[in-house]
Amino acid sequence: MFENNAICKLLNIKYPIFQGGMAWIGTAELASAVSNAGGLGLIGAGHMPPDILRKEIQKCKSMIDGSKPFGVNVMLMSPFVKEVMEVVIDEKIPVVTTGAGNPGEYVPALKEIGSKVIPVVASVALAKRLERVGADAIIAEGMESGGHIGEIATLPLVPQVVDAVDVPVIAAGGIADSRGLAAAFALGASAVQMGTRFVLSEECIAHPNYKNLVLKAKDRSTVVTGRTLGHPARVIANKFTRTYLEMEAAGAPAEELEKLGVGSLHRATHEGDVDNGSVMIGQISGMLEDIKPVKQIIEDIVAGLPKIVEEIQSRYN
Ligand code: TUI
Repeated sequence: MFENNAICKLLNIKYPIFQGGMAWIGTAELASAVSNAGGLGLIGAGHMPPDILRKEIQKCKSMIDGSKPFGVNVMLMSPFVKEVMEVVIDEKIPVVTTGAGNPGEYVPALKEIGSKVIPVVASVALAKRLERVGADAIIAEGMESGGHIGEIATLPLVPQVVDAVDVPVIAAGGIADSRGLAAAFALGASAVQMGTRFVLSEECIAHPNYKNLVLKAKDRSTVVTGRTLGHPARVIANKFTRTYLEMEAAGAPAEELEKLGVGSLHRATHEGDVDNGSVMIGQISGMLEDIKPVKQIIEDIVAGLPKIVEEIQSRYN
């Protein structure tokens, strides 16, 4: 299976499944589990200072079997982005994904050390621009995703990006089972990236309160904060978002909203304060009802694919 898949061939991985590079919870534990299971695990650099990232990378290397690849997701809004890129280059990270901005200026240096550069985009325009400067593949992420998002949903975004570029496309946003993988293939993507599904894994270090709230989530449990700041983020509606959204609607100044957001993700992921913190998660959380080992998550999705393809055929035969 997947012997001819463009992403499996490009990265030398068994399954065309990426783990989203989630800030604070995309740790060595999760990334190594995904890579060891045959997918592509990613350390989410988020706002990490460079020395902490280097330690996490070294830990991940020590937890990975043999020479399986893993990646680092560089969050381009980080105040440490330049130093983070230096660490990534120094550690010769085989796959670098980026988010929340345009990584164009960093592409040449990354390619020089042989890293595959795979930016996350939320628009066709940026996908085209990044293909021109040498991106090896493109992750097209719809606004169903958790955390920082664009404006277009996965279903319209992926085929438009597929049509616009010649490099392989990875679909992200709203994907968590075999149906999602089949749908991504139907749209022309070669692989999927999942964040929410891997939050509900045994290896994810998110606080139990965080996971329990995600388990309880329904289809309409998430809201989008930060639209007025120009960096919208999808999170579970709670006491924090009610205050935030009220202030946003009342026209609170950007600095005040920024201040409210500082530390809010860590408060939820690590302190377990899911009332006063940001519980970033995608809309597909409404469908998820179990915490499983990473290996089982990946193998169940792959094993379920033939039945979905049969069901698709039965609808037009
Ligand atoms: O980056 C993400 N998701 C994230 S990053 C993050 S860290 C954070 N923490 C606290 C507050 C805010 C963020 C949490 N979730 N996903 C990838 C992604 N990138 N989604 C959308 C984009 C994107 C948006 C606009 C990429 C490029 C872009 O273009 C801007 C430009 O310069 O053209």
